[in-house]
Amino acid sequence: MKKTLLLLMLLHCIHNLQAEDGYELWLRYKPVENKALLTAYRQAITAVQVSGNSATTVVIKKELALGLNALLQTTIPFVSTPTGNTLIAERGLSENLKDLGTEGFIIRSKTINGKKCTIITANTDIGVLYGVFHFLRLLQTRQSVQSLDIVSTPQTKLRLLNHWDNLNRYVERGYAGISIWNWHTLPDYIDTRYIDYARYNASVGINGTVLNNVNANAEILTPVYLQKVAALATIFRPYGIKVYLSARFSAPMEIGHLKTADPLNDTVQQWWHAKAKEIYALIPDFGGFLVKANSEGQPGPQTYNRNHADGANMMADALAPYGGIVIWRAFVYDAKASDRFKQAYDEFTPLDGKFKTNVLVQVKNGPIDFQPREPFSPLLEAMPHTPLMLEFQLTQEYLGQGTHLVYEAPLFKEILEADNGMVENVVKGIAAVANTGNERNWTAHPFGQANWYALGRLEWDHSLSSSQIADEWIRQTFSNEPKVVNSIKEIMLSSREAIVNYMTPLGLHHIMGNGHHYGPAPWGYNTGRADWNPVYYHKADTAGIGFDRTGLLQYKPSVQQSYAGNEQYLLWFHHVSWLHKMHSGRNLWEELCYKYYAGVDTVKAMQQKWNQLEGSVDEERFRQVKMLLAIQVKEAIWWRNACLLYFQTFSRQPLPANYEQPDHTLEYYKQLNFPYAPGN
Ligand code: GCW
Repeated sequence: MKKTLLLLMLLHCIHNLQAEDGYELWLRYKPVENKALLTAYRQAITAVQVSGNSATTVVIKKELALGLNALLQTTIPFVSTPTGNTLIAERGLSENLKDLGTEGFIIRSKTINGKKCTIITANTDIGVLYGVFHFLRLLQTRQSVQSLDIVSTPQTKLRLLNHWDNLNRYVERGYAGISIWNWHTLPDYIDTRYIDYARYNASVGINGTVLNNVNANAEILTPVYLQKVAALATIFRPYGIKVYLSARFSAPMEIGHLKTADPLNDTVQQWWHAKAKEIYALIPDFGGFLVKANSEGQPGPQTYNRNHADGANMMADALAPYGGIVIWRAFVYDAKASDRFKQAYDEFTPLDGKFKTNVLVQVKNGPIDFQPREPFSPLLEAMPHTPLMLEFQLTQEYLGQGTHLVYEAPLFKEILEADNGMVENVVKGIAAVANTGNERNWTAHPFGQANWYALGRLEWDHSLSSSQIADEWIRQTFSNEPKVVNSIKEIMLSSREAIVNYMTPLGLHHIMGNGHHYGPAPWGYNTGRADWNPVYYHKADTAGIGFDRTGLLQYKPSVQQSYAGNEQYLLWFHHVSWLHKMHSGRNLWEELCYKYYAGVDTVKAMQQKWNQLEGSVDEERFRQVKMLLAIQVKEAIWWRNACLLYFQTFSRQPLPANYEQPDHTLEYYKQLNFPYAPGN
């Protein structure tokens, strides 16, 4: 008797923790384990009525059937008129819909004809879809659905992913395999991944995707490729996702065979008008163009002595008749600039107010380039007459790439909340460089998924905390067990500060290996261009370390002051003596050592916490994360030792004796070489 019982229990455990490959991301819809809660859910949801028959309605029905049946382990019938306790997804109720716009939704518990119902309603089918995903999230995170009164509208209108995917499927700065877009087999072969991609994005409210790399190939605008793009647009449309393309400024020359791409040239203008007409004939709801111009070798209007506004406005005119937009990137810098920090500001602020109304200027979150910590880009507050998009990077080019666990929500929040929320208030849209690839679990590192999730949730609602978002994501992705939720949350919430500390503490920046940006190389000085060399950014010498930007007047005085007094940004703005007294009482050198060691210690603590979860999360993902954390610990130590040994040649002070001493020499670290590091 005892034996049988034991066997049954074992079977039960195995069943719950089946190996998972991570493909389903946060839409796993695992059966509700708690009997009382399951009963409550089953009593609350006995039938579903969905009105309408649009393509989005079909999607809504599919998702509800998939989610509810799996979560509640029973078949919930769809009915044509409300009966019993019914979940209704329908429009046109006399609810207060007027403030919801085209994407907001209401979820409300109501009693209709004596029957308890949950109404999910909106002005559009897409709004209902968002409401349905929200409702399923409540079930997935095991919250009560008895008396709901939720009104939700997105805070940001444009909520985009930017893919840096090339037409040959190589992903620039991609660490999760090759591109998910198989251009060769499109438009005839529709990979189910395309549909799932749309589902996952819609489930967190993402409503647009730029399919190709900003270092763009003009071919994407040829008729053959536009057919392929149209096929993807057709798949994404029912999910409320618009397709955008990165457009190469010189496309009129490359595929149009014109002699110039000068934005003020009539023939060039006509070419873009004709191109827009051709695109909209195929894709009536095409979102628009994203353009990287006159940056890192890309062509642009300056080639013809025109400015960014001339270029952007010319393209915007072509798209305007169809409601399309131009998103013009402000990521510009060149070898001549005295400080890369300043260049975007200097080039763009004189153009404020000069852009057409359907142009948005897209600004990276920081003035340099997606570093572990940057002050917000001063341009974000310096363009009051220009709609702005904010650009983040999900793919972890400078954050440990494919192998480090770094939860980015705290980074996103730090920028959004900067200057008392001024930054979040000025942006009309948020985009992020995608971290997806054809790896089975989409992002290679299982925790890369959390950054994709967090982006969508924060684009919709900036007020969500990093902790709330992590909580939701863990419950849907791993488990609702409090022990598991809490441990993973602790790991996630400590991870961002950890990487700042073991890579670039106290305001250091851009000291990664050249080109691939993998690993530490603070000694790098020979790329032939000052601003591509780490030594340009840290400026260490025997007197001290840091980039003196004290005369920088790009921020308003209050912001300037708050950065000046914040040690987290010390070396961003000041060249400081090694003996400078820090708030902790330590001198700068000691503080630097302290931070680098603290970073490694945090990663070791993350590793320990994870190892304790063995048996509480499925074996497959447990092992993946375990191996990745081991790499992260190793690389954090590498970063710490290499940086401290190098900076020590200037500080000429010892590493505090109570710290674990480096096991290699500086020479050893300097000769490490990674010609095939990925993503470059
Ligand atoms: O961060 C840098 C990357 C480049 C990228 C560029 C950009 C697409 O190293 O790979 O190019 O930024 O944002 O345009």
